[in-house]
Amino acid sequence: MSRKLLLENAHIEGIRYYDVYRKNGGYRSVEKALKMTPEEVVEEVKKSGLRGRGGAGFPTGMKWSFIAKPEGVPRHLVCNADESEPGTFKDRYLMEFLPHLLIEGLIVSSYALGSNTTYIYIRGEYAWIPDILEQAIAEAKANGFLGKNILNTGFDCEIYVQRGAGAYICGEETALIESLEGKRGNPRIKPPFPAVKGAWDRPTVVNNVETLAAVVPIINMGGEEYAKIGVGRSTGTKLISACGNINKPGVYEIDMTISVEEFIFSEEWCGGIKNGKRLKACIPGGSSVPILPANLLLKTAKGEPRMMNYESLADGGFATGTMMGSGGFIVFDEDQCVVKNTYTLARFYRHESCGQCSPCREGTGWMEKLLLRLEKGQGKTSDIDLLWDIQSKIEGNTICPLGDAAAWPVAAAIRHFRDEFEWHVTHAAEAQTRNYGLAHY
Ligand code: L3W
Repeated sequence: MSRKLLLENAHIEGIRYYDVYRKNGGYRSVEKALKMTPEEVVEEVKKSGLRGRGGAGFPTGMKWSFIAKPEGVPRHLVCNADESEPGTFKDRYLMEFLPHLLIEGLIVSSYALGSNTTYIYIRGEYAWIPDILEQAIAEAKANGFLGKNILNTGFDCEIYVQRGAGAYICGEETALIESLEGKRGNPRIKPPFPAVKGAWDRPTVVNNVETLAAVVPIINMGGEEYAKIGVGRSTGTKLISACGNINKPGVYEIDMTISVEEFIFSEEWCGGIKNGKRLKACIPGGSSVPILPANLLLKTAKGEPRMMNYESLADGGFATGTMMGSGGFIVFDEDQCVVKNTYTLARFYRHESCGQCSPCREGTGWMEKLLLRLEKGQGKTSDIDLLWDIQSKIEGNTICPLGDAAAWPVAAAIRHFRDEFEWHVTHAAEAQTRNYGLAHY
């Protein structure tokens, strides 16, 4: 059994409402944190080793300590609830079933950062969730945890919910800030980082929903205790949204000490591959991270069992960051066609590119066209090389990581499944009628 820190009470009936949440220990971390200094709260988060749960895995305590504090200038905390990464639906689960956990985390984090006006920027397609959050905010306010002079400490805090309008790019923190300000969500060049110049040019910290919810157990148990859970620099627990060809799709909380194999095949988690099929491949951290064939997925380059944590999911031909990503775990069985799936993703990134940078604007469209041609059995071998060339010229050449995110899945698909692309050229007639790919296990 993996330890649960966030979803521990998710099964309790009525936990969405203040009275039940409070009866089950809710808002203790606010009472505790507001007796500490803001610096002490930041220190606990630093000690916990918490890393950003949105995708980048950046140390949260470090990000918080970067916030500029110019005299007389308001600071803001913004909760990034624009969860749109294909395969990722863990924040939706948290907000829908445990809204008070997020609000509690936001109050503590706002206090630590000195944010009297805090925002939740939520994905437009999560149309039913703002009402849930707004009810939780109203309940917290009615019980003295939000508004003026919280718990008679002199700390004031308001939380506002801002709905997005259905653009994936608005999950990128600077695009989110632009959108929050009422403008088109075009990413800004960094630096300056939001911690120095963010919303309305004020110091701003943007953190993911799960990251901010994790502040609650960190304060309740202390940063050092939290850091004992997990392994190495992968401390605490992580939510994984598991989907694809598995028996038990859903949102799971893991403590980052279990292996990928255990996660896929154990009854406690994904329950194995659906319909008794074989595991072909997996995208372990949301569509922006590389697809891995079964052999590389289950074992690291050193031949050791691959574990569900940031470090163990950091090789496999992926130069930047970690494949833990946003925790969107997409499993493919033996019948899945990698070319077709890569095309689907390319279409998504082309649609979501903001169009600001030429390599992304032009490159995503070009990749989509080539992938469609190959998938339909109308491509040439040189198209595969062209595709490789295009993706390599997008990576690193755009303002924001959407370009990289569009390039990486294509690079990984060609790197690990080139024979499947070639099959679509050499077996053109079959590729036009067959809807699945070659076996890779
Ligand atoms: C101040 C410095 N702040 C870094 C801050 C920075 C940001 C955080 C991480 O992209 C990735 C992307 C997606 N002073 C700082 C500093 N910061 N240096 O630290 O920054 P960075 O640049 O490493 O990442 P990012 O731009 O935030 C996020 C990947 O996550 N991803 C995401 C998918 C989408 C979702 C979703 O829909 N929920 O998760 C999945 O892999 O591709 O690479 O706050 O300001 N010197």
